Amino acid sequence: MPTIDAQPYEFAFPIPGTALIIIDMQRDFLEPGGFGEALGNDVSRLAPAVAPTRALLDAFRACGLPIIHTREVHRPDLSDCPPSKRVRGRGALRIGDPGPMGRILVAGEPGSDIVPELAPRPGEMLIDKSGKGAFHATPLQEVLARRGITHLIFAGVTTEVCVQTTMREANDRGYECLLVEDATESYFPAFKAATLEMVRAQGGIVGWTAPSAAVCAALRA
Ligand code: C5J
Repeated sequence: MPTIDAQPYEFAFPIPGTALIIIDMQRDFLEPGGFGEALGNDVSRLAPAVAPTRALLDAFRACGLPIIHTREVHRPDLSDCPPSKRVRGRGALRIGDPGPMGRILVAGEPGSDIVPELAPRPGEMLIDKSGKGAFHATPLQEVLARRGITHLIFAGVTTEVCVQTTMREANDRGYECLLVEDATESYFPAFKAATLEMVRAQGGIVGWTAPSAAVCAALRA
């Protein structure tokens, strides 16, 4: 099996059986005027994750390996948005309100799109989710089982919210998970650093971490 130079030790991954999963690289989180900014965050902090994620996408595409994109979105009638989620944060703009990129975090609105550099191509899987974790109320587990996927390489935003939640869900379901250190970002640098540490602590209690260069090198080899 090929391996990636990772922490806390090398990550062995089967081909086939390994997929790239890119969490919520949406305009609503990365661009001004969306959900991230409505919650009071400096959205420019997420931009450094775009180029490394694109490098991973290119490497997975070149190998013909499966790619899964997720989006955090709600139905236009907000029937899948718990009131507790809508009111949280007491922001000026809430989920479903009209903003500069359309209704905040609503499917089909410009803000819900994945940023153009990372836009899914035909044949790549797209999972829309209403929660933080991508296994909650989605067909993700069936999709992975059908494709024989046992190993997941994680990228996306934000590190300690939707990325970490999904990685923990996947870990509990028996998937081997690696988080790509420079292909994920948080509005809070300390939260990103802590998440990377807690994932790989205790012998990889949640999984592994590695830089995108190490993942791409392993795929090229
Ligand atoms: C957040 C996410 N941060 N995709 N969503 O609300 O991490």
